[in-house]
Amino acid sequence: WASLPLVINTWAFQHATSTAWNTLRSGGSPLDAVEKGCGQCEVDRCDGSVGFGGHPDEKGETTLDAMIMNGDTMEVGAVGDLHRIKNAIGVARAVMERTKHTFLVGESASIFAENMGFVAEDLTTNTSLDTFTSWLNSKCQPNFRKNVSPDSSTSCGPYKPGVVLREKQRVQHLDVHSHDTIGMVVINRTGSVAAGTSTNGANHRVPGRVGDSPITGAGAYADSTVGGAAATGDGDVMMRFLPSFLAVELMRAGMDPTAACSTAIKRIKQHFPNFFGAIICANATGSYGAACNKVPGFTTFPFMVYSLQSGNPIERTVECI
Ligand code: SD4
Repeated sequence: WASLPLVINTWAFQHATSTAWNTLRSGGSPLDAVEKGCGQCEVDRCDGSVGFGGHPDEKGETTLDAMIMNGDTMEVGAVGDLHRIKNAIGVARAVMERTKHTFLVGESASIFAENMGFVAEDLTTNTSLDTFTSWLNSKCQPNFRKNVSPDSSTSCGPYKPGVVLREKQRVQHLDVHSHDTIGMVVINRTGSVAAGTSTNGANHRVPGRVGDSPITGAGAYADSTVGGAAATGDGDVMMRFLPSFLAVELMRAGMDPTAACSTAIKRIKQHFPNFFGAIICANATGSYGAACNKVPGFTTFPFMVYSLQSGNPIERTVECI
């Protein structure tokens, strides 16, 4: 299983894998490969979970989260709650390379992107509009009409001052079938590691919500002296445990990638047994692994691998624990 170079990404997003691989082959760096690979998913709108036109917030707008990390220099660029710009990971890279900062969010991030030459466009599509209106009609609206306090499982504004949700109600369980962020780790022939993510986040989130994907160590982490990791799933829960950072640190301590991934998942599971999530891990010598938390409807997790050994993109699956 150990072979370099290596591209590994969450879910069966094969086009993204091939794009990253081809970027490396044509002389690109791991950082280029991660940017182009995740960027491919933004164009393809992988599973509707990446890029424009998916997962509208409570106001019906699609916003994007992305990050990219250079494991040689430990530099990171990230954007959260990005409006109007389709190429979120491109903007993340611009934050890393053209500013002294790491993480820009919201309207100001969008203005930064526009100033950097990224095209401002409407991220709404007929699909995201339909998703939004049917949610509004079926879930949100009846609550308003009956004037029920936010007591049901739907989170649906307006949020009232003084109304504190019970602990159980504060757990947002993402739909396991419609939620597939791309997270990618790329390692070149000489062991340089880069990692990144791109997503349109959770369906019907409160506007302003930023998930785990753009957070360093949560969505992804890379350190060329060790390896890299990237996570996908219930971001509101997962970001509290920095699973990607944890997995890399476990590999640093000598754990193999599969065990590191499983340990990172188990850590979250101890506190949130029903969380939906998965992680991919690779060490700088090209060994890799993955793990996921078993919940109804999610018992196996597919991920993509492309190495010299495989010769083409291969879909692998891991049994959830
Ligand atoms: C989020 N973690 O915004 C992302 C979504 C995701 O598979 O990964 N879905 O919570």
